[in-house]
Amino acid sequence: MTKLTIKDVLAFEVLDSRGNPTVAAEVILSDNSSSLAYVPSGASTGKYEALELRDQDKSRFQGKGVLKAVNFINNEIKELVIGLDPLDQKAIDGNLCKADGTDTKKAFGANSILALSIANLRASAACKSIPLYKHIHSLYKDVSKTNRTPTLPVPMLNILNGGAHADNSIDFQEFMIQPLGFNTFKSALRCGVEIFHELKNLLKNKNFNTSVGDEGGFSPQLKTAEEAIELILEAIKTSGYKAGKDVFLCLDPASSEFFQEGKYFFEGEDKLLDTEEMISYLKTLTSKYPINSIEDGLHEDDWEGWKSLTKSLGSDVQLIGDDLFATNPKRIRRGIEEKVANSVLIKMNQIGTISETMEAVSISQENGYKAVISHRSGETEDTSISDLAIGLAAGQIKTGAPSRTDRVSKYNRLLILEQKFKIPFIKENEVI
Ligand code: 2PG
Ligand code: MG
Repeated sequence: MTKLTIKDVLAFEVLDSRGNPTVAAEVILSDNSSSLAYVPSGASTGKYEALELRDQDKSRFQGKGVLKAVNFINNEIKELVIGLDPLDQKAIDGNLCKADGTDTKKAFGANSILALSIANLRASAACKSIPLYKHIHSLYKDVSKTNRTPTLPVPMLNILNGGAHADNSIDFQEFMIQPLGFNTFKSALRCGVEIFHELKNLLKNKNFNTSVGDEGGFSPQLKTAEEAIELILEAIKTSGYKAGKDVFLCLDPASSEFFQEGKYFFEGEDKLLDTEEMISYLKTLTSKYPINSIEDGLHEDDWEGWKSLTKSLGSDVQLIGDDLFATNPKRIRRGIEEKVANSVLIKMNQIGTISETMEAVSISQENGYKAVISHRSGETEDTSISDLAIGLAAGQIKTGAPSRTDRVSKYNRLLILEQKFKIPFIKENEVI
């Protein structure tokens, strides 16, 4: 039998859901199987994320072009990977990181490296004629000691957008619902979708606008986070579901975004809180409302604050580090050692390769931290994160509202995989 190798690599400058340029890459194997992957892009990017290489040429796309990243794939990266065994994902990712030679992937850019990494992963699944989630699972078995079998994740639907994702004055970035009281993914998603539609009716009846933000959730001009929460609770009730039983609320304040000179500045609400006050505010919210998860409740460098937040809320509430951990194995290890947070948000482009992403998830899961697979606010038609959530048995996925194809495509992929391959849904007691 002839040896399977990477035969060709192509890269393209395409667009993401915000109309900004992003990178797509195609990997073609010697057996002619091939696959395309698209890279997403964040708006509220953390300081510790791998570098997203943009051209900074103001004459194109306000400086956001990605031709440099595309050229790296079409030249240096292509040279590096042609002839390699595509099934050895670890070696391919390792070669790319080594050739880049920087901690933050600032030589080639994480957007070029990740495009190649996912395209190769997808091409490998194609050449094995298996769905992507199965291929991911087979690789993960060699990385993780947890021995999990593939499961469908519970969705976290961001139905009300604020912060950097919307043109309103709500300080918190994401108000999500998590339908936990269901036995299948499709019934959990249906619950989320019905509440989303009820929320639209409610906003209309109260004369708020029903335009949507970057992640497909509504972005009405509300004054406070509590006002947003109350509206969502009303929508849950009119949909016939029970908050705190069928469905819970999850928040992503993305608080690094409004941290100024050591304090949390709520511009929309006109208030300024220090770390202690912020912790007690989050505590008040969780005691008043059925909130079971808070992401980036504190700033990405506020390790001491995070420690006391975890001490006071960590046994009752899922505390997710997004900007805090940046999907970075080193930062996650530090979090585990210092008892900071209890969950990790997983975004492949924060770290830049699928192999490092798997390492981040395995460290989290092996230490009892939940790993929540996540989209970025700038997305594409790429649905790899759906397969990732299943293959790593992560248990949770956050991928926006059930509106806009860049979000819905992920949910549709999950719906189809659930029904086609009869994959079990994560059990409620394993979620948080
Ligand atoms: C977040 C993400 C995704 P962004 O903060 O969790 O929701 O937003 O991609 O803009 O960083
Ligand atoms: Mg976040």
